[in-house]
Amino acid sequence: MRYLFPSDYMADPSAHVFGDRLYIYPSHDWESGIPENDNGDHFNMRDYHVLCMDDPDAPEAKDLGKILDVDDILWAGRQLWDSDVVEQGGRYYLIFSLKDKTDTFHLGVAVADRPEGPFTPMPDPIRGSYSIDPCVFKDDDGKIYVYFGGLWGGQLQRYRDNRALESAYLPEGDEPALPARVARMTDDVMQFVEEPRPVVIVDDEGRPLRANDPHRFFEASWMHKYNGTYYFSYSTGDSHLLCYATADNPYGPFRFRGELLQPVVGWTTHHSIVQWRGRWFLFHHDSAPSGGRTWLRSVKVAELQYNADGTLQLK
Ligand code: FUB
Repeated sequence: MRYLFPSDYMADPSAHVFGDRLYIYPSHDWESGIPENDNGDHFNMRDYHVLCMDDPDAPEAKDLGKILDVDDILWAGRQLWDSDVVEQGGRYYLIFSLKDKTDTFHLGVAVADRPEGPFTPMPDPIRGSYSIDPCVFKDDDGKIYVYFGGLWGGQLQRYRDNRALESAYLPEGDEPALPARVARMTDDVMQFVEEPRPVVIVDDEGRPLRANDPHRFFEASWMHKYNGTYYFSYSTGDSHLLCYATADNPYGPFRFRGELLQPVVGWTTHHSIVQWRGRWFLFHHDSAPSGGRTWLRSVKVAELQYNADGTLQLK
């Protein structure tokens, strides 16, 4: 594993290959001066940059500069959290998490003609969107799906059946865990085609993971496909793992398959998985270079390998 961009603090790396180049879309961590709390007030992201690599073994990624600023987004309140990018029809769509002026998270869209931006934001969030951490996945048939959601500061506990609750409800103990959400996107990547559906993760007996399971979903959804199987990977938040689960379709249910990464330095763990030049890579972050400050994270990369039974592990 190695750090890819030591000269600034960046996190939540979403990596994609466009052309023959690898682009990394991270969150950009800034010092906030606010003590760490479960609401995530210590995070202070005000813009996005894009990093790129032309060689998988290059010692560092290159910063191509700022691609979007929070001040350019009409509906913005604060905090640009995790984002992701998909190509459609030769244009590039950045889907991002942002709090509106009432401090409520939604997902927004910004568009560019090139992967390196600049991205122009739409004037309103995606209708019916909520919570954080979008992962945009384009399937082999061209359909585009967005996976999203995050607990605690990510506000997922404020919603049930896609409606805001009067009081947030976080399941406990043996209750089924709160699932991530997935919705197909319109072909112009501007809106959901459908009501978001739950991304249910089940154990080997087909029973949904429970709220007290250290492997249950917390945030940081990622989707990739390998040999026709859909791999949904995610962070377990307060148990600090990256885990994955598989299905034969993009909606699931997904069968829990295992842990991908043990806890790193810092509270959060977050990642993306991408194939590049015949090799598979895990992009993630930790807070070691900042001395463990959760809100100041650094992007890393590690190589992955598949086993004959379809299980996935660090190489
Ligand atoms: O970067 C802010 C938040 O921290 C992300 O949205 C979460 O996934 C966690 O990494």
